[in-house]
Amino acid sequence: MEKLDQQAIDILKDNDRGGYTVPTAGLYPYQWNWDSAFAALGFSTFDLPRAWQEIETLFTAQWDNGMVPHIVFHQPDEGYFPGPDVWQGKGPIASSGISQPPLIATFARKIYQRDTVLGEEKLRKLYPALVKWHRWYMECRGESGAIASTHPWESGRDNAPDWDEASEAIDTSAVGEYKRRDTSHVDASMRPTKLDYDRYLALLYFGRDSGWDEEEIAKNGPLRVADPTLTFTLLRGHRDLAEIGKMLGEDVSEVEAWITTLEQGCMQLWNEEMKAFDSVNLRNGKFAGSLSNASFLCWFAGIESPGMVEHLERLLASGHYIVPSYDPAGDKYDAMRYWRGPVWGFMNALIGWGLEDQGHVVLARAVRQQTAGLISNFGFAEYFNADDGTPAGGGHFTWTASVWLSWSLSDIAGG
Ligand code: 2M8
Repeated sequence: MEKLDQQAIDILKDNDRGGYTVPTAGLYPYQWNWDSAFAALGFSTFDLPRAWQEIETLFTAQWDNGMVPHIVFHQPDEGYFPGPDVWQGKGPIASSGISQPPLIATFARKIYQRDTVLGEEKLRKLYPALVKWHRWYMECRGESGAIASTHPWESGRDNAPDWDEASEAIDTSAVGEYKRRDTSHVDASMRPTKLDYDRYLALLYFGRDSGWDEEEIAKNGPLRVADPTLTFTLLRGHRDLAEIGKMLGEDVSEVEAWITTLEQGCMQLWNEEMKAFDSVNLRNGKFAGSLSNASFLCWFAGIESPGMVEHLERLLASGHYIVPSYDPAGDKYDAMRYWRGPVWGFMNALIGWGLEDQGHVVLARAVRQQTAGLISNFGFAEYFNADDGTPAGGGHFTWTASVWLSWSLSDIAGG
């Protein structure tokens, strides 16, 4: 397994663009927010200063209002659409206009634990910026009690069934012609559809044309869906932020109040009919009816749920690889299409770490074992077919390599 450790290290080094890491060359040529959180964690296993640098570079793009963008366009690249000219972000450097699931506080704390002297110095500088970002989430996405996504790209689960019903309200008539680049890198059957992309662009244009005005987006934005990815990662992030703040001797009462708010707010995502955490369309109050891998982030957020344990046990017994991004028993399941079925190694890591933290030893081991098996058998792919493990999307992928290193998967692979 030493060979795979070395391969994972090489992937991080190959995808390093000097201070930031691309998810994979070609398909994703910029710095993505939650991918960078994983990159930092991966680097921390063999190069701590480089790990901190990844986070510092991401935060150079933080907007005045606290938002940390989902893509930072450090250098122009024709191979990706939509680029900086389309987004017209309003930050100090070129960026998109939306955020992504906030993993940095949690991972910064993990990285700190590897070297507390260097870590304390880094966290002292980072802490106010993290508080500002988390506050932006509470103020600009938190009106329902749970955290809302204003764009499928904000939740990070781009074409998940979670958005299907809510997206029907998006008017795409003014989108016009455009040239996608993703399908020149990866087969179209593994990517979102043309209708999905039309909707992504309509939402982008709405935000951009408002001048990225958060009040306008909250009031009239065409999509507003409270989602388990954002809600659970932010709740977990608040918990780690509070611990960081206490270690630094800061007053953490504001952060602790956010924890209480989200502990209550996340229960709005509980769909009693499905007995699962789900997404809610805030424009009409309807549940999406989607059991996704994000539903299983409850433990990561410190929320216990016997109902979710039952779902995971059912999936484990079903013979599919766990954890599929959408329930194989659901009518929208598509084993190869991106966030509508495939297994994502980095989501498994978040789920697995949550299970470990909550003491679900057997399930945690199953998720970890299967993740190790998928990567060692099929390579460092972006995601994997949940029926048979076929690697899909981009290869040589940063967060898959980082998961291998940071979850010590070589210790368990084949064991
Ligand atoms: C995917 O999303 C981007 C847009 O943000 C895309 O398809 O162009 C998602 O899987 C997202 O979660 C991820 O951060 C990004 C880069 O890996 O790719």
